Amino acid sequence: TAEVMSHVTAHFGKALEECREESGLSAEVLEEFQHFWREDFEVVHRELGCAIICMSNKFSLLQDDTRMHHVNMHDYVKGFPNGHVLSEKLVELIHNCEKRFDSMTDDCERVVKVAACFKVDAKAAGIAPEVAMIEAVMEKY
Ligand code: BOM
Repeated sequence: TAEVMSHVTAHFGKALEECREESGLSAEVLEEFQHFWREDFEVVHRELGCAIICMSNKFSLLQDDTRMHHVNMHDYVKGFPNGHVLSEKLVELIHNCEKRFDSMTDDCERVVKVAACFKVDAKAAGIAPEVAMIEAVMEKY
């Protein structure tokens, strides 16, 4: 659900500042991670892909091939309030997007494509959070 996704985003987003330097993602492109879900934010920058890889690695959410670690992602999402209602769907949506861009060899470019696909599909599935929902839970993490 969108409520659970707001918790996941708030927590995951805390890793952004640790990853800014190595990813090269400027504050002009993305100031705060929760803006990822804004209607007018375009998920297109290669540096955002690099940042998502770096952030995911902080929580061991990726395998050695830079694809999602299914078990760890499932457990990560399950750890949030009502996480069990989102975990399976989130893993399914991300994996479906990974399959569509599997032939891309640049990891950062591929992950930003997967993230953009995930944003579209999460909205369609009704599990994309409003930025205000994320801001409401930011202080918990
Ligand atoms: O193939 C690499 C898969 C990378 C997984 C991350 C994709 C989605 C990241 C962008 C949105 C994040 C919002 C909430 C946290 C989900 C972990």
